[in-house]
Amino acid sequence: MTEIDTLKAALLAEVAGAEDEAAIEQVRVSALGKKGSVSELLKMLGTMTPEERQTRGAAINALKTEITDAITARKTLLKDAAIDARLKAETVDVSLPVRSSPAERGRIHPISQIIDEITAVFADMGFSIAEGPDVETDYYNFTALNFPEGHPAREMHDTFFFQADEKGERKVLRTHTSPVQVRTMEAQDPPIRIVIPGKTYRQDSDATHSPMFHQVEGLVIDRKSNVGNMRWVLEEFCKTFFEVPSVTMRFRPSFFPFTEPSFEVDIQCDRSGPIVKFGEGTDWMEILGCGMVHPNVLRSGGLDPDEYQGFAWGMGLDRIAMLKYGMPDLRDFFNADVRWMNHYGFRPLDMPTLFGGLSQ
Ligand code: 2U9
Repeated sequence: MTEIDTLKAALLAEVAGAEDEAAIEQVRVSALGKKGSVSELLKMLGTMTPEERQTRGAAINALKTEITDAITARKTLLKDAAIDARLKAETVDVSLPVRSSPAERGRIHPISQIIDEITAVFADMGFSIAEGPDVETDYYNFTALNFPEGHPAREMHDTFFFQADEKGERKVLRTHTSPVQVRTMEAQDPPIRIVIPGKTYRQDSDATHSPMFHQVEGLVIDRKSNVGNMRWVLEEFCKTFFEVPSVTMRFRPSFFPFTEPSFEVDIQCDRSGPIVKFGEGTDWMEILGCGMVHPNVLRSGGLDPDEYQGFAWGMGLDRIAMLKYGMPDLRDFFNADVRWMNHYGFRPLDMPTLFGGLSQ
């Protein structure tokens, strides 16, 4: 066996033993690369006599061709095998159900939904949204709203008080969102048209009361607004919000320190079925309170009651949400149970609009 035959056998064995594309490339470099074993033999051709070149030269060239062909064939084989393996590993079962995106799986809490619905209705009537702090001073929560010191109405609110600070001032968790209206009157000149959704706090807890609950209040101040305007605003709101063509409302005289006259408002409905229906039926349900802003409250806001007047209203959001969406127990609202959220929550991309529908 010649030296060339021995090299050929060794290289062909290496080619056959290469298991992947990187290994066959290594064999190619070691045989045909600049300093490869076959290339070194080819370099010797120049130093040979014409006779030698005829015999050994031809054999060396034949070796180069054979090894080149063997490497090319093995490369093709390994490349095809690699593609086959990848295709097998990366198969997609197109019959599997589509996995929904996080934005699809999330749910909007009914309270957030109700706030979005209510603000959509009032924004359409030209109102702005106002917000304020949950921790309030006694002044903004009570005094500015015409609750005199020691007045029994202060006790009716079952207030959460903080420890007195070094100046003896006791902050409170706001018992209603009304302080925001006073702050707005101080900061802004009339006309004022605002709605204030937000968290409120009172010491009360059962199936229909939670110590933290939500209110939405509204305030209109200008020179001439009156009870007739208030009725229209509240009736338009109820029709749009309950998504019915007409509503009948009943305004009963009531008392709040911050309004005079004051009313409690009932809406006609049908309570015979599991879900209350509005715009029909012969039952009444209390839904909100309202009134003309008390002159003392206008003065607290820095406005002259001989020049300006206005109306305000307030309602408990949690109860309205329970009514509109048939949720039986208020405590479930704050239990963070995903099963409850999946059942009662709203799809995040279905935002309430007047043209697209409030609750779809
Ligand atoms: C200012 C002036 C007047 C807000 C009002 C009510 C009537 C009312 C209750 C409804 C159910 C609270 O959650 S509830 O218990 N609210 O009946 N709220 S008038 O009147 C204001 C507010 C601020 C400066």
